[in-house]
Amino acid sequence: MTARDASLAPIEEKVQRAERLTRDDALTLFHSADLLTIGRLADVANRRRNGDRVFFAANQHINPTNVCVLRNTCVFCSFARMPKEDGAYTRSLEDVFAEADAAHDNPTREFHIVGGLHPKLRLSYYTDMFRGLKQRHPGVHIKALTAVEVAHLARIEGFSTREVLIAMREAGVTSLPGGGAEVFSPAARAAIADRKLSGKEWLAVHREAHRLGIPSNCTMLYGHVETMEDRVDHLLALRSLQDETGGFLTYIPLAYHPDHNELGEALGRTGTATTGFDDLKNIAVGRLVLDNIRHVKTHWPMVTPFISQVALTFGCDDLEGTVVFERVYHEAGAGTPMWLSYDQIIELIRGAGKEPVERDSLYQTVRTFEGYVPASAPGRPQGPAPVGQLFQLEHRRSAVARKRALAASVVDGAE
Ligand code: V47
Repeated sequence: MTARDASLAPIEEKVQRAERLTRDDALTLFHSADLLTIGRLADVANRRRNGDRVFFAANQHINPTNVCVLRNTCVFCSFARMPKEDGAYTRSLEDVFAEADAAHDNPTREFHIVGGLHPKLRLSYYTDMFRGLKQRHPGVHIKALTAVEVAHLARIEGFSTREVLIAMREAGVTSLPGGGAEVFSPAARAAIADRKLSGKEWLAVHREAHRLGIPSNCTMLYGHVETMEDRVDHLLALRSLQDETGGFLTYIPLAYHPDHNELGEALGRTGTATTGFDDLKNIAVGRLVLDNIRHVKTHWPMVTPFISQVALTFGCDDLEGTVVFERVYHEAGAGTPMWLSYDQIIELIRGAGKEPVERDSLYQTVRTFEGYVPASAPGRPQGPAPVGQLFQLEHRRSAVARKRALAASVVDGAE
């Protein structure tokens, strides 16, 4: 088959020879509109590593606090709150344990635990949480705390990031999630995540984790102010750390959602997320450039289960998981379900002609599904959300509405 975009022909030859792509190749891919060729090449690269297998986890997201010292400078985030802002919450350990127990009907194998940079929560809050969860759910892997949270805890405690990582590992953490990477470009980072850990520092925490035998995931947030060069340089930085350590398990491109955050308002993009075209291209180019990272994961809460299913033939071999109960993107306007059932995930994977494999956080096979008949086969991938106080979302007010409320309170105060 020949590429419709002739500039992709030399890249196709390299992919067939399993040769490493250059920075220029990656730029050509991002600038090309020949999505089918890019997807086909990524599919070749993926099949070489993973065959027809598509991994997923029976996982549960737990977000212990949304209070974050970066609330006013990470302008793309809709999740964070100031300590006294409407909707701010910090869970007690009992609440976290109750939330973990609330999903006891699911065969959970992984807790994915991330939250805000709380100014007062100490390292012991987290290590007690990990120990308590391990005690209550011994078979569940704990994937917890982004590099940004690790560095924040180190600052609060006066420890090195290495010491924090060792404490986490001793408390039962198996791997680090890939969040907080955003995009490493200093200019883009200054625009969307000023005062956050720099790209170099994010990479340094992951290097440290890998050296301690803690594997991790990596991400890139796309679809905001970043340039194509920024995307490529981000991927190359991940590739180069992986050459050094081999500690990344999977790469997850994250699609920016503009609702209920200052960046979306400034860009005039409220209600408009990324396009399906760009979502598939980011999966495929990620697969092609990151030749040394075994897995590429699609995060269905961000791009919809429908795009995620298509992504399985665009170089992607991991459909994330049941996720119960996603907050970060739903705060930012994601219209996807809050979770999918185990059987819905299996149906999505089989529907793409692939073989589902349940994995743990480290990609060890938990279960395969030859001859498995799902309990139900719903037409639409939508599950009922868990109910109860712990599973409520209260969106932030828009920046404009907040300014109006502030002005009104100033006027009220003057009267
Ligand atoms: O770092 C925040 C992103 C990330 C928005 O490791 C937003 O398996 C879009 O990293 N629109 C945290 N994205 C989540 C994350 C993740 C997700 C799934 C799996 C794994 C894994 C990691 O969420 C943040 C940021 O990049 N984010 N706000 C927003 N408005």
